[in-house]
Amino acid sequence: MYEAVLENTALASSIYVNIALAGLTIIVIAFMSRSIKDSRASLITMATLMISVVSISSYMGLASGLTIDTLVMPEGHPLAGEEVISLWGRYLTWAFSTPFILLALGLLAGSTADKIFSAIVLDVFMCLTGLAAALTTSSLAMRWFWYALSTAFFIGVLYYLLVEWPREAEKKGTGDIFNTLKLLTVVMWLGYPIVWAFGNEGLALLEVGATSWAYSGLDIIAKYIFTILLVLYVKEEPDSVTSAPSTAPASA
Ligand code: RET
Repeated sequence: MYEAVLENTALASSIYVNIALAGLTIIVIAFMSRSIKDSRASLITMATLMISVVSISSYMGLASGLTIDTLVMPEGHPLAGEEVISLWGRYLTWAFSTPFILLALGLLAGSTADKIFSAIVLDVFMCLTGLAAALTTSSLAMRWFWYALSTAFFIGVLYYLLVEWPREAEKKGTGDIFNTLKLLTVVMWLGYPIVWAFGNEGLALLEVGATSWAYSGLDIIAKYIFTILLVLYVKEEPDSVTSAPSTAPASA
């Protein structure tokens, strides 16, 4: 599979560019965040750093061929009976990277542990059912049922992003930055199911290189641009993101 990637320039570049950008983002964040003292501000920064840590590992899995396979598509699929290259490692590793995006956003909004937990569980199942959709070869209907289930979980995630957290962010005083990142996240995340549907694993209107570049392009904005914007805000350690001041009673 390693050779199959290198032979396809579009596919190879969509992977290697992301390895470089994830590495660069890790270095930039480590540099930008070196003066952060507050532990809550630091936690948000670490969560964003982890997004790129997962990403570089994910793209290494694809580059080395470890998380890529050829699958024979079931009857009814536009490429039925043909071997289709599946970069299934993407869907698997989203289950590790996207929770950090939601953790950072939930903390930024000042949300509660129960809500952040629920959003992350829904998100992990969105990714795992998306992986199941990609790997199912027994029946075309089953592939799309998995897709529908994944979309249902996605709607749950959107509820937190669009309804619960903006309200909380407003109260917390992070409304402006939260709304910018929310918009970026919601618009980019909506792109992923669209790419899946039109890509080589869905309706096959895009070939494998174009599908991979579409995901890689979304990743660049949803992960690296997102991260830099968030860290630029958090590194100034505004009161809205730092730990609550200690309320220890004065000694009697
Ligand atoms: C799939 C296909 C099934 C239906 C839905 C999907 C949604 C995927 C999303 C992925 C976001 C990924 C990110 C990765 C960054 O590392 C699995 C494509 C709804 C929203 C942001």
